[in-house]
Amino acid sequence: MAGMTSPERAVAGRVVAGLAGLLAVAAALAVGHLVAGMLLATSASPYLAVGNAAIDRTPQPVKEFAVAQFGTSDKMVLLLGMAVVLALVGLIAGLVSRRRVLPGLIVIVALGVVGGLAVLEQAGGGLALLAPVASLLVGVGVFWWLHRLGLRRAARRGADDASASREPTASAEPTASALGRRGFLAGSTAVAAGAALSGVGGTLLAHRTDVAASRRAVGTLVPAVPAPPIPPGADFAELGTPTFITPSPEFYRVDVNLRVPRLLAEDARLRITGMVDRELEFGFADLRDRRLVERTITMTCVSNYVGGPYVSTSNFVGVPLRELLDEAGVAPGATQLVGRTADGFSLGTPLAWVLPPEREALVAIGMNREPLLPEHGFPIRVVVAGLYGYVSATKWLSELELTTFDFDPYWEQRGWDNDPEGIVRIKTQSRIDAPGSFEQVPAGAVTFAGIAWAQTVGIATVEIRVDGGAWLVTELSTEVNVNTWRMWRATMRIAEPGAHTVEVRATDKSGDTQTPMRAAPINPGPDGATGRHSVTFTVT
Ligand SMILES: Nc1nc2c(c(=O)[nH]1)N[C@H]1C(S)=C(S)[C@@H](COP(=O)(O)O)O[C@H]1N2
Ligand SMILES: [Mo]
Repeated sequence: MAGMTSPERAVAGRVVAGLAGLLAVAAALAVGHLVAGMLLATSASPYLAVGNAAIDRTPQPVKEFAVAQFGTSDKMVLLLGMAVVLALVGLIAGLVSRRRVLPGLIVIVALGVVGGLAVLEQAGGGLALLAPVASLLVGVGVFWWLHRLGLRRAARRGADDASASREPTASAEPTASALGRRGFLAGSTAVAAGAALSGVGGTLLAHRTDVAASRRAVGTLVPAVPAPPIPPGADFAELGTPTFITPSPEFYRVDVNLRVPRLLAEDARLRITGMVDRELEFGFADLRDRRLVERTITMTCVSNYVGGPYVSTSNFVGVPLRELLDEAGVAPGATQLVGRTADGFSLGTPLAWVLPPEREALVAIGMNREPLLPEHGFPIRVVVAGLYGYVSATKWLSELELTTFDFDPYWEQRGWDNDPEGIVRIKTQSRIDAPGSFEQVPAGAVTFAGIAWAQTVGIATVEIRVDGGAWLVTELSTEVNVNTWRMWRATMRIAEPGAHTVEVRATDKSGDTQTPMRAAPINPGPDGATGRHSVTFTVT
């Protein structure tokens, strides 16, 4: 039969070939996600594991950039970017396989191996490997199948064309090409639907642990030692500063987790290990049944740029860290306290910082008398007044290990210095909240307001100046304690219309005034940003 194209000789159309690759990749990822959901191990989902592996390898300046550009949506942006790249790889796998199945299969298998390696790294092997294995099998199987359907379709079309050119009147097999087309169409539709169901199913299954119910069961946390009530006049919220206590859902969030760990209070364990006289282990109930204290603390992220938003205040409820360390008995020679999570994150705190009696450090189980929000570490986290979060505030805490600075936690493994000398107290800083950038204000009395912080030392004065003029001492809000921010306000007469620039500087109670020298938060080590915040506004 001259002109008849056999399936082996056929060339699939570009659209069909590309679609086969794309759908195979989608089905593979979706089934991996489904199996991970069944196992309740999001880190086993090849898609998320690759994302997390990427985060772990992103150089710090790029992470800083991502946080600055996209804020808390940085994770969504990463996941979408990955989806685009994976779709392209799928298309390529299809397009290199328009004739033979092998080239595309090699691409699919390579992708599967990358996913498997990421899961091995992120979830540590074991049962979790079922997810990438299922993913790989489905990817290969679907690609093979759609590839065959695509070739058959092409072969039928070839046969039709051949017979059509010989017999323009009628075809002996009028339904052959329709069948071939329908075969691929039906097959690809089924795969797309299956992938969508698996993806959604995996997410639903992963969420079947009811964190909300666990938090409800914990209920209100009433401390035996409440924090003093926040006095009136502790903030100037009516002028544009934050409220003194940050509503928990508005508390800034910074972490390396693509998905918030969904832990339950009833399953939580906190172990105290390493260089101690006796290792200890607590359940959530053991902690909550202790004498709970409440401390008002302002937390700050080292990545906060001058004028930035990564600073918030809460009434944290928990057990004093020192109390637990004393019970365990810190062995001589221990210098570093490493906080760990069940999924492998770690950070290190200098013991020399947390041990002195005047230091406030909590193993916290609540904020504002409610259980921690999941994104802020439910069920158990650490909060240390005066230290940046990355060296103190482990969320989703499962272990506190006493060790030395020979051990490098997460960030230090990625090049940050954890020399105990290098770890700095949160830098004294101030911010202008009103007027806003490029805000228009009427000429006359202009009101300025903002915040300042110098945790563990306290704010002594905040000054502002307009257009480089004389510094003006502002009025401070009522001090709550030295571990929290303090608001400032001032009024100045400005008659001249046009653009004006206001600058702010704080002096802490140790007598140090903020340096005007501008430094980025990570420079190249994580030292915290320096320099004065300034805002340009317009008088009309
Ligand atoms: N498990 C875990 N804990 C973590 C982090 C993290 O990535 N993982 N990030 C730290 C950093 S850099 C900061 S600034 C604080 C932020 O805590 P928050 O999100 O509750 O504001 O958490 C710290 N604790
Ligand atoms: Mo941070």
